[in-house]
Amino acid sequence: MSRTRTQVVIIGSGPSGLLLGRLLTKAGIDNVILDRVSAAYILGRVRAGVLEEGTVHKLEEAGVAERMHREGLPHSGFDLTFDGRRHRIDLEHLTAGKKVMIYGQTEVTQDLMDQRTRDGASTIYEAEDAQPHAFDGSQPYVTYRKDGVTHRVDCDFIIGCDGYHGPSRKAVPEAALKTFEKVYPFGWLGILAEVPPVSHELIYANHPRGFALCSMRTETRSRYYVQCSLDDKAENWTDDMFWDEIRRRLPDEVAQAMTTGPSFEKSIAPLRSFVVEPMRFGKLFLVGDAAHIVPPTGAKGLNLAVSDVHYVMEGLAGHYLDKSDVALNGYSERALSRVWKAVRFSWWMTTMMHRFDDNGTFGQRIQEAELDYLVHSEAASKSLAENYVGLPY
Ligand code: RFL
Ligand code: PHB
Repeated sequence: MSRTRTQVVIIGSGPSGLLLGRLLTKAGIDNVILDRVSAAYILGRVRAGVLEEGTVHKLEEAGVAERMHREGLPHSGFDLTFDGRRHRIDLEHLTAGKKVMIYGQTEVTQDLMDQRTRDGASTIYEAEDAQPHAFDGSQPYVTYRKDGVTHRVDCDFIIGCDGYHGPSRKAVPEAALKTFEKVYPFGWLGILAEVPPVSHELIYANHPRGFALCSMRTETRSRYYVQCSLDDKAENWTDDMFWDEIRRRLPDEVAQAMTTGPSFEKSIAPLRSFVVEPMRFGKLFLVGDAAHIVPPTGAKGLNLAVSDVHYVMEGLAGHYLDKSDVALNGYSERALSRVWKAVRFSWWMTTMMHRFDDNGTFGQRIQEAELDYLVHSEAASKSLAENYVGLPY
């Protein structure tokens, strides 16, 4: 067994692990990142597309925002459609000047990986069986296997950025955890296609046949979703079936304007809300999807991972640079306070926008009444906008 030492071990090289790694390196704090899969595999995952202003600022602080500002698309609003009508939510007006940025998670991850290479910081890909140990004491360490050799890395702190299925949360004794979960009775079927987006801003559609979302990655690449049943399979959907279904769920003027074409990615994601409390166990801290999952309707998953990174980084900077553990000790409480508000918002958007078979035509009318109220009440629109652009850290 090989044995090395660093200050912070980060398990998981998704956006949260990479961003934290970058902020630590920038602050002169030694860190190692481990991931189960390869960099190419991580970059092949198609996920989030909407960045809150707070996320944009964090990427600026990390010094990895140059390409995002060059290639990303700042959006000052989005559309809601229901009952054959289309309404714009003017984020910029409703929030006194805030916007969101359209820039894919794949690109954020690529920029962070490139920076890590420039930093000469250590990432171990294809690390098998990564496992946190002794985090309830003062000498935690992580073990993993690589190419048949077992490695041990001693450290001061272990940060679990290893997503919903990772080993960090699972290493905590069950009695020390409280979990909260809601599984929704449907999924999202998403495609990527090299066609111009139907509109220059996003469109969220409520329709009796089910939810639909028109999003994008660039001015020539569209990301579209339709609500689907949980037992559906992506391979059962031809491109033509997808285009026909999404057009049925949109007002005629939008459906007619849509450019269709072959998809080059098609997958189904289940929808779930999940939170674990607390987010810290001794020297082990959970960050991002390792601690919470939201349904994608509010575009919050990646943004929450970034706000967790902000709080844990304040804690680690306090510990190493200011010799104070006040922020570190407050991590779980501060992060959870923001997490629960985003979980609430994502649940609410999901409930308002999707077809729930059990609620019938009564449920559909209630949704339409809520949407009608939402788009015509300045107070309600402001609340939606303030949450969508992201609550303050
Ligand atoms: P990630 O991105 O899941 O990264 C976790 C990393 O941990 C690694 N890992 C391990 N490493 C070492 N040893 C092990 N045993 C490990 N097990 C796992 C994984 O390989 C991975 O590299 O978590 P992070 O960094 O917290 O980032 C969170 C975001 O990725 C996530 O919140 C969003 O992508 C959620 N999400 C979406 N959010 C949106 O806002 N809009 C979307 O359209 C959207 N689509 C999605 C999504 C999440 C999905 N998941 C998790 C299945 C679509 C999908 C399919
Ligand atoms: C996306 O572009 O993938 C996307 C956009 C907004 C959401 C969810 C996903 O709410």
